[in-house]
Amino acid sequence: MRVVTVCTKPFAGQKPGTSGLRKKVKVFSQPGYLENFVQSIFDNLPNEVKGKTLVLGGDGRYFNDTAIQIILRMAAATGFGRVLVGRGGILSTPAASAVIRKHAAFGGIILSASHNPGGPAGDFGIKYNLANGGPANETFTEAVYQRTQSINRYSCVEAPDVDLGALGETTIGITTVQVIDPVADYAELQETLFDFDRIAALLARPGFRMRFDAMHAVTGPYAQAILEGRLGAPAGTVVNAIPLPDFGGGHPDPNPVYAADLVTALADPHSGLSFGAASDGDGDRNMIVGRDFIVSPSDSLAVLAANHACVPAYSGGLAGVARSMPTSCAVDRVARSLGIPCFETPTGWKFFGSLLDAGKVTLCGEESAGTGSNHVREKDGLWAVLFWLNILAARNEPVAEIVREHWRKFGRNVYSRHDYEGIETAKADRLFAELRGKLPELPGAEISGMRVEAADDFAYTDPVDGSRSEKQGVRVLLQGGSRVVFRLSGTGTEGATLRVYLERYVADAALHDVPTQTALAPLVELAEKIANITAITGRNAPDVIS
Ligand code: VG1
Ligand code: CO
Repeated sequence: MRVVTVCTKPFAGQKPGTSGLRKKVKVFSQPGYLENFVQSIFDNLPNEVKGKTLVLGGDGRYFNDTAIQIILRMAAATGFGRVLVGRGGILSTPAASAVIRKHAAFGGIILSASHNPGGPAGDFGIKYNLANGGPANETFTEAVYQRTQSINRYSCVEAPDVDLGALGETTIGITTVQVIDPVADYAELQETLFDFDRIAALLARPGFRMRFDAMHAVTGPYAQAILEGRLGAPAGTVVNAIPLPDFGGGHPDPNPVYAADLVTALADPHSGLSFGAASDGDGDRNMIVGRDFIVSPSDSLAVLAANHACVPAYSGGLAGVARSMPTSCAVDRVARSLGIPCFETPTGWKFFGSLLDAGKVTLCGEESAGTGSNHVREKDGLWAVLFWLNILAARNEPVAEIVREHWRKFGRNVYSRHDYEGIETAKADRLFAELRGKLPELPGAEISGMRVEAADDFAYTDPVDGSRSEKQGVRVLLQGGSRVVFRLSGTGTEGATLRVYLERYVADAALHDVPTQTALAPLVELAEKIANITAITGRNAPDVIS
């Protein structure tokens, strides 16, 4: 075997504090760019990786296959014993987590920019997951970042491309490359969690029809194998099922804007559909839609927690639940009634991983439609869909009725997120600087007819390892359990994305059917007064409302 060491230069890579690297494809395809990041990961792994297993796969977007061949040659130079790579280079994010855990791998590399658009003009991404199957912690990502600032060489083994199209083993140098079925381990795991017989019976009922929109992203093969294969849903239940390098030109973010077709189909009484679901680029997030009824992701987490007893894997009870700070407080109310702890973490799954590893929580979720449990260490889109199907099969009620009944019992946390995309970074920075400057004077103030009870910049101390994360979003807490939260996205690649999270608690069931945006209008006005969004950014309205 011939190992080639290439001289290289330090590069501007990931932002410190983020769990991976997301950039335009044209940035990633510069000579040495991907290699520098991968070598910076490998340089931070201990010597014991020699002989150990690495898991490798991605969401199938443009550049996925090129990147996989490069990483295989570099993994061989690093001395991994075995690399498990999904057929066709495919592994959804939750499936990669499941494969890492099942095969006791040393870690895994996941190639995805999730919901960001794909294609030659789109985005690419890469992140490293640890042996627990979850995203690397901040200590590790900080070390990788530091390495990218001083790297001066990378190594690879000279070898031809591996055929990723067929299952089987080949070798590169001393490393065995094993092409695995990307779905099998994942599907087997789901089958241990849910009542597949009961779900299959639901799917066979004449009055029940579902549609799963894979948005030409990674979940197509998973949904087909599980829903149509193992559970017997009719062929065609999964639409847009073939993963495409550019996601068919779409934007695989499962929200009412980008998955409008699904929402329209479920709103059409002639479609005969009773349940709809969609997933994002890398399969870790989900959207749940009932007949003419979109389930807010924050409500979805609360409903899953409240109905955990319907699902075999969770029927013994939940250790606790966790939500990200901007996620609505609906799940907090469920936790209180169950007498279990509820943790509030910063945005991003790595914070849940620590709680899951310590056995402190069983379910967790985010307002961005990511939910998951202790079965893997990533959020899991199809898992949430199966959870909902299991609840529907057990309760035999429509989606909307289940959610409405939940509101009657717990009250409704009316919720929406308003995104302002592609703002100039300088303007976004100014908005936050001014907003932070105002925080001390907000408590006690009356704005738009509401009294501010508290205002702060969210900081979090991990209860397991004591690590501290600061500046995780500005929250303004109002009387009666309402909130407005301001945050900048950490996943965009163009300018800055401002996210404004609006939440209003409505106990009175007579008011539960007031349209969401109407109920939140006073909070929008308050957000504008506090943050001067229009004056600073020049934007009159959000680009995406979810
Ligand atoms: C967004 C979501 C966040 C999620 C993250 C990764 O981050 O808001 O809840 O964890 O995407 O999801 P941000 O920083 O843009 O708000 V995924 O599907 O890209 O793994
Ligand atoms: Co995702």
